[in-house]
Amino acid sequence: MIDTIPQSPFADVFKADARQFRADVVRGLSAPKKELPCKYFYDEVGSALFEQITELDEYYPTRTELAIMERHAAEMAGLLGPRCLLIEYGSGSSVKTRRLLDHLRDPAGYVPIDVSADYLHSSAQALGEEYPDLEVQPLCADFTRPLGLPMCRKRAARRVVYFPGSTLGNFTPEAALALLRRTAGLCGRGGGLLLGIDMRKDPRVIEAAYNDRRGVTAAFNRNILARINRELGADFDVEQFAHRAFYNADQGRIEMHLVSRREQVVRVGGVQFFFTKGESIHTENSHKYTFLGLADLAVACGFATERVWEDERGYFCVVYLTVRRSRKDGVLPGWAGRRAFPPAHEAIPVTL
Ligand code: SAH
Ligand code: AVI
Repeated sequence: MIDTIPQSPFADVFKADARQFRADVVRGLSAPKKELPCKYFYDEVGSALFEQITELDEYYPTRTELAIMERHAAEMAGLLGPRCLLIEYGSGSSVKTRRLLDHLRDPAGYVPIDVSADYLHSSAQALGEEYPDLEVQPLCADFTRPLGLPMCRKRAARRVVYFPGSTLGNFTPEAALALLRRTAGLCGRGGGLLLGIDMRKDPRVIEAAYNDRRGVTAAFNRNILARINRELGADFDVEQFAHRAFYNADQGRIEMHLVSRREQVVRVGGVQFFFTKGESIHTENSHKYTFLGLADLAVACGFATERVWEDERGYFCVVYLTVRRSRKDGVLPGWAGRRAFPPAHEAIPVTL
């Protein structure tokens, strides 16, 4: 008789994830312009590299947003109100969330959502120990897909999605629109969205943030190939791909690429991919917003803008949006019907 090893209840989930990962990689590398979905940056190594990025001198977004949170978290918590269920998209280490939790009145629970499983669970455990009265229910999931929210014991007065870090900027305008529309549905009547967004500014400042002197962003970018090697048995020669990040002014976004240093062939699970010298894999977009674009996106997705906080330099902003009751509710004059992503030269300073 053959002994069977009891399978972990998660075994099927892992297999399905690996299948999806392989399918996404093969699809991306088969496209006329090769690309890879940026959510695959974040395995354990990638999440640790991202944490190092947040501490770089050049990478201003994290410390700027954290300063906004430290200064205004009490006011934000007041707007979110008592007994809110806080759901966080792309929670990572939940550092900024702590600022908010310090001020929230009797929260019904906290649901951090992230694709980076190990990171999510260790962060959630640490947070649960720091806030013993808070029910923490981590959810390892892709927040762009339909979500089954875990139940919390306390009854929530409202649902609020916290979406910091300008992770929304990693989505194309169409995908951002779809994600926020779905989010309005998830929050429901009376719900809200607290969103942290990196703003348009001098492109030299932005480009420096993605081309740091220590090469951490380059290592973060290349880790996606190393991960494909580790998890899908591919044979990328990682050093034969150069990190490239530049500001695309027409699209108002940073683009990250991995550029083949020579002609080469790479195998991913039995499929061969040919690279010419100089051919690139587009690995990430990081869109930078204007107030106009942001307010417009909010309206198009069914939200009203309640409050905006920004830093002195106007580098970054956190906005609180609430789900609109009607089409007219909360629409500021002159904003309805404008393009969600105006070209870079269009007005940046709109006073709210
Ligand atoms: N919120 C943190 C981390 C931002 S890094 C901060 O502000 O510093 C982006 C995070 O989003 C990572 O932890 C990554 O694993 C997660 N992530 C990216 N795409 C995701 C997706 N589609 N679904 C769930 N999590 C995602
Ligand atoms: C998570 N996301 C908003 C980061 C960004 O700035 O687009 C990811 C990152 N990529 C390179 N550096 C940081």
